[in-house]
Parts: sequence; C-alpha cells; structure tokens
Amino acid sequence: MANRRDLPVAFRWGASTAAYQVEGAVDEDGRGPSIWDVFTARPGAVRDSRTGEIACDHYHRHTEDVALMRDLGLDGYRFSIAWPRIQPTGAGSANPAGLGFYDRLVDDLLAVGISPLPTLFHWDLPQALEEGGGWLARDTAYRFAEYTEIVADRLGDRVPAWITLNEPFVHMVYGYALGIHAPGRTLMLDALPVAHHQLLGHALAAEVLHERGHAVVIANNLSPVWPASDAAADMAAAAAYDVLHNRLFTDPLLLGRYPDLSAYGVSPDLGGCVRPGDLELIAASGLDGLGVNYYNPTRIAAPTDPGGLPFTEAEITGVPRTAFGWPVVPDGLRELLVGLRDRYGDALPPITITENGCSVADRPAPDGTIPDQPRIDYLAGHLDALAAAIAEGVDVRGYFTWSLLDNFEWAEGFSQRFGLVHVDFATQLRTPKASYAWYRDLIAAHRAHRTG
Ligand code: IFM
Repeated sequence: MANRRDLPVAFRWGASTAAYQVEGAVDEDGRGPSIWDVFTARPGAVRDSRTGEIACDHYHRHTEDVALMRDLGLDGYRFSIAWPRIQPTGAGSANPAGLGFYDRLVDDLLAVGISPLPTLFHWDLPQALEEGGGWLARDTAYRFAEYTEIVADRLGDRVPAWITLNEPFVHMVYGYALGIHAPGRTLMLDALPVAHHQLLGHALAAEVLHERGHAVVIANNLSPVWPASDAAADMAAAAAYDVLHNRLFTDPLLLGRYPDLSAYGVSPDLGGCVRPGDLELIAASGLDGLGVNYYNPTRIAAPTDPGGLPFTEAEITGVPRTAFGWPVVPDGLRELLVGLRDRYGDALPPITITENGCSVADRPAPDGTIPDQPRIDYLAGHLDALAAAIAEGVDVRGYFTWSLLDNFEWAEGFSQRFGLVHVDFATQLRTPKASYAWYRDLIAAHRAHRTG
C-alpha cells in the first residue's frame, strides 16, 4: 500500500493562508473596505464579535512569517491578494502602496527559494462592488479581470502561476445563499448567478493571465458525497447534492456545460444569467491545474422538507472529529481524487491540493511547546491517502496544508486554530507547534530522497 514516503520526486510542498484571515492592517496604505470589514461589524455575525482588523498582523510581520516558511522547507506559499488593497473601490487605477506590499512579499519569498502562489480572490470583495450587486452583478466579472491585469502586470515577472478564485461554491453558499459569511445575503437558490459570474470572472481573468504566458488554476472545495443508504430517495438526494457541491464549478470548466440542476427546479441557463458565448468562454479558459481543497466527505439523505432543497445533510458517525466537529476521513481524499479522474478523464488537468488541514484545540503546554498530535495524525492520514490516489494513477503535483498560521476563521472568529504555527493573538507571538516540526521533517526526508 502506497504511503506518504512514496510521493513522486517532483512533488511540491506548501502551506496556505488568505489575506483577510492573516494580514490585519485593514485601514493602512490606502486599502479600501471589503465586504468582510462591513460584515464583521454586524452584531452577531461573527463569534465573540471578532474581526480581521489585526488578525495575525502578517502585513507588518511577513518577514518573520517568511522566515518560518523557510525553516519549514516549503517549496511554495499560497497566499491571497486583497483586492481592496489594489483597487480600494474595486475599479480604476491601482493603489501603489497596496501593490508594494505584495511586491515585497514575493521578493522575500523568492529570496529564500519559495515559489509564490497567489490567489486573486479569497472572499474579500471591495465593499464598493458589493454595493453594485457584488457577484450577483455581471459587471463584477469584468472588474475582476481588470484587477487581474493590474496585479499580473506588476508581479508577473516573478509569479508564473495564479489561482483565480478560492472556493467559489463556499463563497456563493455561505455568502449569498445562507448569509453565514460576507456579504451576509440569504437568497437561497436565487444566489446561483453568483456561480456564473464568478466563473465568468475566472474565464476573463484566465484570458489576461494566458495572454501573459501564466498558468491558471482555480481552487475548489470538493467533497465525496455519501448517500445515507442505498434507498432510491437517498441516492437521488446524494446525486442532487453532488451536482451542487462538486460539479457546478468543474463541469462548465472541464466539460463546457452546467450540470443538470433540474432537481432544484433551475433551468440550464441558471435562471437566465448565462448569455450566449459565456460557456464557450468558460470552457476555453483552459485550466492548467485544478486546486482541490479537501476537508471531509458529506453524507446526504432524502429531503425532510418537501418544499425545500432536494437533500438533507446526515451525520457521519464512527469517525474522529476535529475541534470544529468535522469528521476525519482521510480515505475520502483518495476517493475524491480517483472520482475526479473517473468523472473527467482526459479533461482533468494536473491537481494540486491547495488546502487540507484541521482545527485542533491546541494550547501551550507548561514547558512552552504546543502539542497537536491530532493535526499530525490528520496530515499523515491524508498524505497517505494522497499517495494512494497517485498510485492509482491520479496526477497530483503538490500539497499545500491549511494553514501556516492560526488565523481568523471567518464566522468562527479566532476560535478554530488551523495553523502549524500557534499565534497568540494578544501578543502576536508565533510558536511553531509539534506539527510544524513533523511537517518540516517530512519535507526534509522527501527532499533528501529527491536530491539523493
Ligand atoms: O479557513 C478556511 C479557508 O479560508 C477556506 N477553506 C476552508 C478553511 C477552513 O475552514
């Protein structure tokens, strides 16, 4: 049985973060407000009324954080660029100070041999664009391409590959359908234009990047879907959920069409927002890589509310859980990757795991160390599953763990710690956890194997 010690020689190691979750400095150097600045000010929106105003103060401490990455031995660092730092109102000319921050970050990374892998949109839309409809408005896709052009022109001499969007499914569902994330809208199925406009934005941005010779990746949150039983109603519900979670963003990109949304009573043109030529543009965006963010499978049963969605989520039992309560199923990663290969065949580009990790209720021990064995077990299990998928023929090129640092976990505030590095949010003291040493040693052993 293949395991993490059998990963291919060219396999790349990384860690991920996102701008609003780590940077802080929300009012500095001309940054405009984002939808998260507005959402976090809403009473009750975020646990303990916390915000990303300071977060990990990465904006001021990135030199220290790059040193932590260097000592970890990373090949790549996935971070996101805050659109409101580049275009404070989401349109118009660039803010030089905002660009300057990412310029320095990229240089610092390259100076220690780490490849920068920026994500252009990780949920922090400029608030001014939200006031024009956010991703419900088609125009936002065009603004996104304009912003991409600005950033690619500035950093493109040193950044060869870009992730356009992070988890467009989660942004649509949590942000626009359920109101759990910014911008806090509760539109349910009327949120579907957000899917199409994000895909259109991705395609227009991909054009900009390809024109400049760059590689284009999208990072999707994907989850193997398990029917609660083999009863026809549970199977049909699972298929309907799979369409929404796993196919809505990958089918148009890889097959040139939306999946069948009839279980939701939605027409193939997503209620009229798909215009002639859009799907061709999206399919032509030519993904050079697919980013997969995997955390856990989803178990689905027949709907309980006849007038509601065509599925209900059922509990996965008999497995360990993270501090967040998410089920820990490492083999779900192998299942997901093999399933993607079987579904998309030759249309599937090489995969990079752009996020995988878990929250642990870790805290400093009396001797100052931070033991987090559940995270080590989680990472080891998932990397073994990844190696098994590669042994089954899936082309996976790298693994970026979520996350480098404990950070602002959206609606959960700072209550969920995902980092390899512990952050004391009162003092900003960084302390590498046991998992940091474990990951460092794993990378070093792989590197010895690849160079020796
Ligand atoms: O923190 C998030 C990240 O921003 C997107 N993917 C999932 C992570 C853990 O919830």
